[in-house]
Amino acid sequence: MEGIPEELGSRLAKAESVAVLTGAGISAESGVPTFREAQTGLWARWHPEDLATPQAFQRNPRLVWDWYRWRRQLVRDVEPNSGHLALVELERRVSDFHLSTQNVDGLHRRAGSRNLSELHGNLFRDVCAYEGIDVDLPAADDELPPRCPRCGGPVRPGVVWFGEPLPRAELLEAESAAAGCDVYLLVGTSGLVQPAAGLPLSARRAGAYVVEINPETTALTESVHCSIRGLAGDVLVSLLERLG
Ligand code: BV8
Repeated sequence: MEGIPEELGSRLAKAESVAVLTGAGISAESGVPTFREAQTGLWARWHPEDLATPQAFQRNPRLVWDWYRWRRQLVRDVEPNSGHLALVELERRVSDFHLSTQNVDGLHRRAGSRNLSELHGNLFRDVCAYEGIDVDLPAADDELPPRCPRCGGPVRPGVVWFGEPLPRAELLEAESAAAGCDVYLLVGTSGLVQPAAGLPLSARRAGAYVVEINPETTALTESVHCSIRGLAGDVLVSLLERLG
C-alpha cells in the first residue's frame, strides 16, 4: 500500500468539510463481491447490468427476486470492515462530513455512519412496484414476486435499477456535499456509473482537493488530484493515524 502523501495529510488536517463517495470496493474486504467481479456460482452466467433493470423484473420477476434474495443473505452473513469503521471515526472528527454511497448493502449504516446518502437505495427495503412506497412483508412470504398488502401489486427490492432516476433528496444531498467540501474522498469505485461518477468532478470544479483510494486505476484516476493505490481498509485507517 502506498503511504499517505504529505499534501493530503495536511489538507485533511486543515479541512473543515469532507465529503466521501464510496462504491462496491469498500465492501470487498467484508466479503461482498464487487459489481465488476464475475458473479459467483449460479449467478456467474448473468451480468448485474442485465438483472438490475426494470425490464428484467418485468420479464422474469422470480429470477430477479432470487438474485436479490441471494445478495441479501450474502450481506446478512458479513460485517462492516475497517474501511467502513474508519469513515465513522472520520465523521466524528470532522465538523462537516457527508458520505454518499453507491452501495445498496447497508454496511455503512450498520457500521454507524450517520450523515449518509444511499444514492442507489438499499437491498433490504421492499417497495410496492405500483405505488413506490415501502411495504412490510410477512416474514414467511415465499410467493415470488411478493404481493403488496395494500394494492396487491408486485413488490420489488428498494434499489435504483439501471435506467431509473436516483432518489432526488439523496442526489441533492450528495451534490451539495460535493459542491461545498474542502476534501473529497473517492473510495472503491470504478467510476463507471452515472450520475454518481460525476460527483467527484463537480467537487473538483468547486475547488475541493479530490483523492481516489483504489488498488487499481479507474475511469476517474486522471481527474483527481491524488490517487492512492491501496485497499480501502488499509488506506482509510492510515489516514486516521496521520490525523493523529
Ligand atoms: C439514471 C443498484 C437517468 C442496483 C446500481 C449518463 C448520465 C446519466 C445516466 C447514464 C449516463 N450514461 C449511462 C447512463 C445510464 C446508467 C449508467 O451509468 N450505466 C453505466 C453502466 C454506463 N445510469 C443509470 O441508469 C442511472 N440512472 O441515470 O437515470 C434517468 C433520469 C430521469 C428519469 C429516468 C432516468 C442509475 C444507476 C444506478 C444503477 N444501480 N445499483 C443493484 O445493486 O442491484 S449501480 C451498481 O453498479 C452499484 O450500485 C454501483 O453503483 C455500480 C458498480 O459500481 P462500483 O460501485 O464502482 O463497483 P465496481 O464493481 O464497478 O468497481 C469496484 C471498484 O472497487 C473497482 O474500481 C475496484 O478496483 C475497487 N476495489 C476492489 N477492492 C477494493 C477496491 N477499492 C478499495 N478497496 C478494496 N479492497
